[in-house]
Amino acid sequence: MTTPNECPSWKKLQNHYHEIKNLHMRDMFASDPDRFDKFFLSSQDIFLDYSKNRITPRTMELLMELVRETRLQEKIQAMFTGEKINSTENRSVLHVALRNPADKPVYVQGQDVMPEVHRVLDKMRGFVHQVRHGEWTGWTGKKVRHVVNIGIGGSDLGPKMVTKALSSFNNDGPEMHFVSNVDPAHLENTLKKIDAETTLFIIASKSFTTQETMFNARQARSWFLEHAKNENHIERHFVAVSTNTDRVRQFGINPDNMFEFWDWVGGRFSLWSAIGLPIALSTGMNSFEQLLQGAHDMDNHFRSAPIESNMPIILALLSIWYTNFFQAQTQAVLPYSQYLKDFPAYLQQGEMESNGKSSTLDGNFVNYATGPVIWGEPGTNGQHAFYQLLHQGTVMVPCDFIIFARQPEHNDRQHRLLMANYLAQTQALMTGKTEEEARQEMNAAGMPPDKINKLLAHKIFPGNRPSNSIMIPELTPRNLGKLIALYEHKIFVQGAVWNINSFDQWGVELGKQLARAIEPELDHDRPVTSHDSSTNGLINLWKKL
Ligand code: G6Q
Repeated sequence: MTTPNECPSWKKLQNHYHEIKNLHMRDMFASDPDRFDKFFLSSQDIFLDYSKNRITPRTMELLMELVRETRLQEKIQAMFTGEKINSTENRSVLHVALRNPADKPVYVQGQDVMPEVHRVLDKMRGFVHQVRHGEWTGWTGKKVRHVVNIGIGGSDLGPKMVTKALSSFNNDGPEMHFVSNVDPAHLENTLKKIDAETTLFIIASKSFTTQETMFNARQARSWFLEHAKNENHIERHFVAVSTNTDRVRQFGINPDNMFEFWDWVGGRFSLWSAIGLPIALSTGMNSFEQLLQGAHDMDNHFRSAPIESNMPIILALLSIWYTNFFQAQTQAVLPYSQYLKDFPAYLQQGEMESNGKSSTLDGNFVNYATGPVIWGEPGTNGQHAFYQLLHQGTVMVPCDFIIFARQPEHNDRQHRLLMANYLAQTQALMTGKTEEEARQEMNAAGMPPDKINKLLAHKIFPGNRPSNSIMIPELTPRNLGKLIALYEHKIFVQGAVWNINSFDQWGVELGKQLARAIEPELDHDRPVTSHDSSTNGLINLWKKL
C-alpha cells in the first residue's frame, strides 16, 4: 500500500508549499474577486466556504492528485461494501449500514445485515413509544421521568452530544443524565437529582466488560435496590445496549431488555446504533430516524460526489495540507451554537482516537505527521478565552467555524449578534491588522506618538490564519446527522491518505493494563517499590495522605 510521502504529488506539494507559504490571503482576495465562488461548496443543505485558507487553485489540484494516488476511491468502496478494513481487529467498518434504508442490502461476510439493523430499530421504536407515552412504567406504576445512561467513550460522547444538541426537540420526554467517569462523584451527584421510582438506567457498553461502566452500573443497581427492595423490579428500570448477550444476562438484565449492535460498529461511530437509545428516548424515534436520514444523505454525497466537490474530502485535504506541509499540530472546532457545546469533545475522540496513530496499515512506522490535536469551545465564549492565541500567538491553528443561519425559537437580535461575531472572527483571522492600519487607528483616536510607538507591536495582527466557515440553515435532527457524518468521513479520508487504521485504538490499552497492576497495590498499607521512582513515590505519598 502507498504511503502518501511516496506519491509524486507529495514532492510537488512540498515544492508548492515553499512557493506559496509567504502569500497573504489578503492579497489573494484582493487579486481575485471570485475567490469565494471558487472555494465554496454546498451539498445537502450544508454550506462550506473554504476560501479563507492558504491555498490557490494549484494547491487543490495537487491535493486531488494525492487523493488519486493514494487510491481513496477504492478505500471508500471497501468500507461501504463491508471489507474488513479494520485489519488489526479483523473487522468491517459499517456504521454507514446503520443509516441505510432497509431495502438496500449491505453484506458482511455474505450476509445482508439490514434485516437485523431494522429489527433493532423496530424494537427501539416500540420501547421509545412505551416510555414516552407512559405505557412503560416503574415498579410503582409511575411514568419514567429520568433516564441515566451509564457508559464511557463511544458509549457516552456521541449520545450525550446529540441529546444536548437536540434538547429543544425533547417535547415532554424524560430528563436525560449521562454518567461516565469512574470518579464516584459523577454517579453520586446524578443520583441526588433523580428518584428511583421514575428512573430508567441504560447500561451502554459494546463489550459489557469496561471497568468504569460495570462499576458504575453495579453501584446504580445497589442504589436502586436500596429503594425498590426487590430484585424483580430491576426489569422495569434497567435496560442494556451491547453486543454481549451473555454478559448482559450475567449482570442480571433480561436479554429481552437488551438492544443489540454488532462488532462492525466501532464505539466512536456507534451513536447511530442502539447506543443512540438516549437520543431516541429524549427526542422521540422520528427525530432519531431523521438523524439517521441526514447521515445517509451525507453518505450518498461522500460516495458519489466527484472529489472536487466532495465536502468530506475537501475538509480532509485542507487538514492534511496544514498538518503535513505547514506542520500545524492542532486544529480548532468552534461551533457558534450553544446546542453544539459538546461537539468539540465528541470530535476530539472521533479524530484523535481514529487518527492519532504512528504505524501504517502495513505495520511500519510513519515518517510523516498524522492526526492533529483537536480542541474547541463554542463561540462566543472562546473569544473571551483563547482566541487571543488564535489571533496573535506564535502558532497557526486552522479553525472550523460552524453556525446555524436561523434559530427560529430565539431572539433575532441576539442571533444577529452571534452571527456578526462568527463572521468577524474569520475575517479578522484572515485579514489581520497591518502596522500601517494600527498606527492610523491610534492616530485617529488622538493618541500621542510616544504612546503609539509603545503600543504598536501589540496592536498588529499578522492575519493569514486559515479557517473554514460551515453554515447550515437550521439545527434539525436531519441537518445534525449530515454534519456529524461529514466529519466522520473527513476522518476516514485523512486516515486513508495517511495509510493508517482509523478504526482501532490500541493506544488506550497500556494505561488500562498498568491500572490493573496498580489497583491491588493500593489495597494495603505497605510501601510499594515495584515501579519507577516517580510512580512508587506517588503511590506511597497517596498512602500517607
Ligand atoms: C471507541 C472506543 C472506546 C469505547 C469505550 C467503551 O471507539 O472503542 O471509546 O467506546 O472504551 O467501550 P464499551 O462500549 O465496550 O464499554
